[in-house]
Amino acid sequence: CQHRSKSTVGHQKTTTVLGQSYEVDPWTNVSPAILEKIGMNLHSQKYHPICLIRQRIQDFFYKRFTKRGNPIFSVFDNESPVVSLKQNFDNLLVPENHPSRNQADSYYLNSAYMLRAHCTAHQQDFIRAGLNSFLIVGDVYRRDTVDSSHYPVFHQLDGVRLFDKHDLFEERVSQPDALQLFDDTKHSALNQAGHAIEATLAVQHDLKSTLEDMATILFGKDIETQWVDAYFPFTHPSWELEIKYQDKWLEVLGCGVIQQQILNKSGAGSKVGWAFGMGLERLAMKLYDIPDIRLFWSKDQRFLDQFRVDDPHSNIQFKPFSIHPPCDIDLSFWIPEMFQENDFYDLVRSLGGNIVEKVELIDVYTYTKLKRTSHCYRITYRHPDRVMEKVEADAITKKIAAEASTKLNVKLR
Ligand code: FA5
Ligand code: MG
Repeated sequence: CQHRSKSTVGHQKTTTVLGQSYEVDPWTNVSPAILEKIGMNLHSQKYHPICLIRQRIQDFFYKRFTKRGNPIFSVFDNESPVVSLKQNFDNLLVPENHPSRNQADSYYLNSAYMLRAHCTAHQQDFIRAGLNSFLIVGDVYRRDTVDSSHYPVFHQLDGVRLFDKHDLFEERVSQPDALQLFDDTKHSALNQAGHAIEATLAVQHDLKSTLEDMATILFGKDIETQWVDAYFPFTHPSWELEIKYQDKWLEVLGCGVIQQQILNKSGAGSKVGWAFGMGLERLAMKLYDIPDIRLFWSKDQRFLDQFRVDDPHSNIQFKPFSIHPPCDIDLSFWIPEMFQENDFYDLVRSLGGNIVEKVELIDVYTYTKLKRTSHCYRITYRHPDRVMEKVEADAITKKIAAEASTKLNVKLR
């Protein structure tokens, strides 16, 4: 995939992010459109809906978990989004061949540093520092499809809670000393090898009831939720929580019992714990009735003014302002052998910015005689502030087509 580094950084030898330089190498695949988002910190911008919902969730944790009247959760919201591959993957037991390590799925500054793909990248550092209960809030970056609930930059809030035997059993049973965190139970769908069943079930119960109560407090008692079994390399067992949004199930978070191997490596081997990571945009879309994830990046006062409230617990229902009609343009090309769809999505986003509402692969055609495959993409343009003229959409599509043929080696049809 040599084209990628050339396409994004030209002949420059370094990329600068938050005042630090990173040497460009064949792994580099960050695009200027993505670099521009770094430092915007919507989660800390007063009156921004991402900041409002983050304050609500933070308050929930402050109130729920206290010791002698003081909150026990610490909140970290200022960690740099540039992390090492070790932080994002190795520390979390992500296997060497896991698809998330692919250049097509994450943004790399070079072969050693990347833009975090989840806030879980900081988990081990804080456990190692001796913390038992903490939240991490931040912007995360993924090369993903673009639609109304997916965006390549979004915000996550991660949580971790560790328990020693006393913490875990004291409120739950009359004789906590009779119970164990660890025994010789074998690995199963229910537990990790070495986790006593009563311990893993108690952790699971604390985790799920905390997150269910959070959903009820945010959305009211009529909120429909469901738990789905999931897999993460860093937890077992693992689940995802889905909520009903516009008549469909929308996944809002992943969670589970922390792999003991991670705690053992981080000086917390005598404890057990849970962890979760949630997507703030998706929760905010439900809470405020925001129909499209791209609106969070809007600078339109008609959007921002609706969230100017001093009390983050105020009830807000977003009222859509006039939206202008979209303009669809189809683009077809023959793809080269090593083609990655995400490279094309990225290129469209770099050149089209927020005017691109959606990019969809609408047709795949293989011409068997010549062993060639063609893709047809429909690009939907919509201008936030005015009608999108067809000539304007055509001009951007032309640029996209030209870059796709030089940088991605596609042959236009
Ligand atoms: C994770 O990122 C795990 N780190 C979560 C976790 C933490 C599990 C700790 C266990 C323990 P996942 O890739 O499913 O998992 O993302 C978590 C949430 O981020 C999703 O449920 C969703 O709400 C949100 N999300 C994921 N991709 C996008 C996207 N492209 N745009 C907006 N939100 C997204
Ligand atoms: Mg998921």
